[in-house]
Amino acid sequence: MTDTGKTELTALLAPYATSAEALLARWLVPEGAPESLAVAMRYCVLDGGKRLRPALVRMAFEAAGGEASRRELADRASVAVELIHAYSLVHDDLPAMDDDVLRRGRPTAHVKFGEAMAILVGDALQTRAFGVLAEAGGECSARLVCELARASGGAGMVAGQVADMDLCDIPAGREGIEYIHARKTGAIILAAVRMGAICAGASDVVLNAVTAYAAALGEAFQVVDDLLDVTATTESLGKTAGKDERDEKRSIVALLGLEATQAHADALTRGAVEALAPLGCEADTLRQLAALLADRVH
Ligand code: GRG
Repeated sequence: MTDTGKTELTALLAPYATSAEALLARWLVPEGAPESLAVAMRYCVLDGGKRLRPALVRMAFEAAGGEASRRELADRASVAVELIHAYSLVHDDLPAMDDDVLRRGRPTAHVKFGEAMAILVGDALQTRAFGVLAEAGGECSARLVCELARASGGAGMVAGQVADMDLCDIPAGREGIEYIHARKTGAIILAAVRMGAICAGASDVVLNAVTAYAAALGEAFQVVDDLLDVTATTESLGKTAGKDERDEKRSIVALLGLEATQAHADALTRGAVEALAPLGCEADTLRQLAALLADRVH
């Protein structure tokens, strides 16, 4: 990615990230939590990450014409998806899983606070995510809870992690890799976009269009992540580079090679943008985001 591209992605995400940071700080720690847990939760969530998923919630909300009166629901959805994402990173870094020491340029949770606290932080983040959604009350809130449960649970992100850790049988080759990508990475990205549109009260046409966009975007995001694992440095990623090959992980780059993987990422990105054809210029930020993510460096 060019320096200009990096600046453009940062600039596009910046207002969404600033808003997400404030909302996370407000809703992160449940009243009555022990201070030691609160400190560890703040360490794992605040002041880090691109905040891509909260941005997707908000961009989809805006693309679907969300009105100010429904904004708080979208804010809660933004926080909930980021809390699920943060919990998944904390648990993924544990010794029993990916066993990593670096995340967002800092020591991972279990390195900093010990393994027991890292597990408990993940538990607290996950339950808080559903609490933040459920506390809104009403029919839409219940629908959002269902969306997030489906995406993050045993047929979504957790299934992807089970497959990635070779704890179940999946097809060999590309089909297996795409099974993992769609669940481990894609499911939460899909949920973020759908939840944003649902908060806005989107029509079926709009919901179907943003769903197709998110499915292609999620796959493109993980394909680029696999590329970066090979081409980027630990410093620029803020996490350990070169892990896929070292840990003998299934990787689309190992299967297709660098050039074909890049072409695949580009085709997915074009597909994501094309899926938004039924939407007008209010979806331009989603279009722009797809292009910039394909060209990212971290
Ligand atoms: C522990 C149930 C469970 C699941 C873990 C998230 C995850 C599943 C594993 C982490 C490793 C990995 C490569 C996940 C794919 C998703 C991904 C690319 C995460 C990183 O997302 P970014 O780049 O991270 O948005 P930031 O730090 O910017 O938020």
